[in-house]
Amino acid sequence: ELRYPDQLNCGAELLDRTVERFGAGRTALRDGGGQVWSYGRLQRHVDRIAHTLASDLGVLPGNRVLLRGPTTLWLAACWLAVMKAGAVAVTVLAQQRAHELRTICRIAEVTHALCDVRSVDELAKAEVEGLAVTAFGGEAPDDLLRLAAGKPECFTAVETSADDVALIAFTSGTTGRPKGCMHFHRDVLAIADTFSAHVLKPVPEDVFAGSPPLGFTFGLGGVLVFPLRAGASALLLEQGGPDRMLPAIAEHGVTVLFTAPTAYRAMLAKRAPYDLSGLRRCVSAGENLPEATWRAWYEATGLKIINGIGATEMLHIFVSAADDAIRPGTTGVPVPGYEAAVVGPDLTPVPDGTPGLLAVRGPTGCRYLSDPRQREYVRGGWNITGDTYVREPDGYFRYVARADDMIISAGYNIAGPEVEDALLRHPGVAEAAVVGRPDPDRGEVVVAYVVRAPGAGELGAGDLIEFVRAEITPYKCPREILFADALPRTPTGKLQRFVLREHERR
Ligand code: 3SK
Repeated sequence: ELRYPDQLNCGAELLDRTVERFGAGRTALRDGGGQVWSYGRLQRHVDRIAHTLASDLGVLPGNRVLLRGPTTLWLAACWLAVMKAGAVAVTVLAQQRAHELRTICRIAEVTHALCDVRSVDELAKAEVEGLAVTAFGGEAPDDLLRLAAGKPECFTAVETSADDVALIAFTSGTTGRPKGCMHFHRDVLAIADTFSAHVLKPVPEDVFAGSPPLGFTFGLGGVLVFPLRAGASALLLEQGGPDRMLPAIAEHGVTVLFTAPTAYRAMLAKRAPYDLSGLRRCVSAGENLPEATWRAWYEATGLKIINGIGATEMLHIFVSAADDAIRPGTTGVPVPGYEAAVVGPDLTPVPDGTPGLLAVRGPTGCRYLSDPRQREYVRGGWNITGDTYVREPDGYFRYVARADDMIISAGYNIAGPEVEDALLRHPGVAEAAVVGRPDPDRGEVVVAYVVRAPGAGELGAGDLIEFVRAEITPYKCPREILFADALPRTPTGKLQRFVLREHERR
């Protein structure tokens, strides 16, 4: 069981305690443009910003501060400064548009915003009444970094309690209606002391990098909280796509990589000239990892992807496995500190091998800010994530589908991801999404949307249907295959099957 003192500030723990343990001289953060900050330098920047928040900007402990911008060293410093100042970070994605930002500011009662100067216009368009916006990274005399430059380089962290809210992370899930998830100071440390400490097992020499941005808790954990907790370093990339990530791995000695299944597939297609031999950990989350992708990455690199399921509601990953404990095709087992079960609608566990709802509990959990959907997510002390899973007799958890992504055709339950996995085994398929189309005779029929891989030429629907028929039980095979240039995704890269379903219902 994790035990933290009643008085706890996660910013001070991640930064000041790490400096005490590992020294100030080690590299903490670097970017793709040649900036390298030691722990000491990061600490000075953070402390000066924290002083600026408290003095010039009038930020009080408990105030909600919106953080917006691409993933940069300065955004990371602002996040840590907000923590040390005892305020609450409200993290958003750089791509979020004015109307979404307005909704988020309203729900979270945001009073202040720290915004990369390049992302200010969209925030201004949101016209949030009473919001004090301070830009950083620009030339203006009142730019945050100019204000901070003259401040003392040491700031004593506000004495927050372990159960004070540190972070409000927004999720619109795959449906588009934003929910703010509150997480405490102790939760931020708990994700490092569970998933990272027990599954990743980082060492101070590790260099973390990844595609998920700091505005997504997958990225916040993977490229900031986990490396700092371990005294390691992180490469922060503004553009984390495969074209940037592949050369960066050798260039910056990346050892721990965080990205999503589609990015692993995209990297496979482009990896040829790059040296990936420095990697020792590859983490996949954000979406189900198809077994075909796991195997293709292993064959190409010799590295076993660490699959995991996380959620903004849970802050980070709670089922996973590494090294010899990996069973390809499964997500893994509960991360030490968490408990998981597969339950029926009455919340009692279903027999092993039977699909049901994934239920999880542990040191982190869902606390929606003023949202009645809390009652659906937390039931009987369990967090019900909305995923259908099967627990295998050996205790491994196998993903089936999002609960609302099951297709029911002529009385058969068909899991879209299983059909997608079969499609992805065809070398001509880069991405696949499978949904149900309403059908008067069968209830629904299976329809697949496919993005062809580069070089797949004229790969046709007939070829693919024949291929899938040989791979899985024929009743699961798509009736129709539609080719697309891209699939609809959330800004965090999750497939929006509901967009395709709605398209099919029209
Ligand atoms: O949303 C997710 O899928 C996720 C995965 C890993 C860690 C954190 C999150 C939010």
